[in-house]
Amino acid sequence: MRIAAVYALSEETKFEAVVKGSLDKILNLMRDLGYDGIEINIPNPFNIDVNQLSSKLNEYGLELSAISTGLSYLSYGISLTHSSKDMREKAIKFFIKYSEISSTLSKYNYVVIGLARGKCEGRPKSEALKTLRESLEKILENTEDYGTIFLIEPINRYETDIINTIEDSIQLAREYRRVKILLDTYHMTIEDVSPYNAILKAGEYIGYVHAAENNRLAPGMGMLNWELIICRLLRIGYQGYISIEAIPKPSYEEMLRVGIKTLNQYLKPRRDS
Ligand SMILES: [Mn+2]
Repeated sequence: MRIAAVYALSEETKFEAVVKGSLDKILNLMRDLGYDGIEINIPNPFNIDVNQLSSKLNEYGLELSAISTGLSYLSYGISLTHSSKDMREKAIKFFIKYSEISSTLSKYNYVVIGLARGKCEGRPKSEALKTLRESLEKILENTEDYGTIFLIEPINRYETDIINTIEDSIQLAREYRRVKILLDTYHMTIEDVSPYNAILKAGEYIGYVHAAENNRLAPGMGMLNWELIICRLLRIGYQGYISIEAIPKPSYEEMLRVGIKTLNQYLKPRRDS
């Protein structure tokens, strides 16, 4: 397994569980701390300099582990289940563009569907899910050449009312070849009976992991048992990224330092052998 952390490209983000600040400074620190990759949350895929980003990643020797997209929802209201058809079409265009960027910048080629999946907005859940599937199918049809894997992330009930539990997400991953599950340990502590057992349940469908404590601080600053989490991931044969998506307290430097130290405590003996 490899370790990354989530970085928000926008300075004025409303999302708190993310590292902000100068990209050079962050890449430099992450490289020094031993991170393998960085996950970048891009608010607007039409608004970034792909070449510049690519040369920065090369300069610091960090991989792009995934592109996350939640800031498109928070900044532009991008939602794949939006009740307005125009807005849904806009959201689909965003995701096709994310996929294009991901296929050029990342050998893993993962794009996260987090908050941008949207909400029920008063509709029955089945209807909203049907709309989500329709949007997803359009995205998949139009990104066949890019080959991107879309990561559907179960998110806790306080942030959305569609796809909260691991079980909700398994159905989609079963159905679509290029859809996998993103397990987020923080959301799991709220939604799943046991976050540890949920890992076994999601098993082969897991494509990516977000790591944060029950309080959304860095691994090591809360109540989760990271040894058990890593044991469970190893047991199902997971070999992908664990990406730290935590509130940068007491500072982002400390969050990044404690987070990787905690994970390495259980990963490193295995990585070195
Ligand atoms: Mn997450």
